[in-house]
Amino acid sequence: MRRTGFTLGFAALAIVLIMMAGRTKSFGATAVQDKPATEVKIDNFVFAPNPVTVPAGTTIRWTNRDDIPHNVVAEDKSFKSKVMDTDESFTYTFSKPGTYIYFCSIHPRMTGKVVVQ
Ligand SMILES: [Cu+2]
Repeated sequence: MRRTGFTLGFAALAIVLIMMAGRTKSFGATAVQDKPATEVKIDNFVFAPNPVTVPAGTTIRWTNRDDIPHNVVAEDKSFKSKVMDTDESFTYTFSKPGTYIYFCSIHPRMTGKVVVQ
């Protein structure tokens, strides 16, 4: 009797775990449907690649690979990141075609260009 109760409890737990696994899987599938971000890395005071040409609707992800902080600020102020420490990222989605000049406000000689088509 006690053994049956234990088995039922275990079966119930297994079902719950399977349901949770299924839910996690569907979250994963949703993430995969999103268009992957175009990566721009910041390394040795340089944005690379630069310039970047992308179709409208593209998300760009800047990641700071330097060991000093940087940020990303649009010249037209359409986007502005916080100061990123090493390995931190900032993403921005470009919905309108145009040419976007950006720079690092901490080191203004660091500039980059995104061309959205
Ligand atoms: Cu900088």
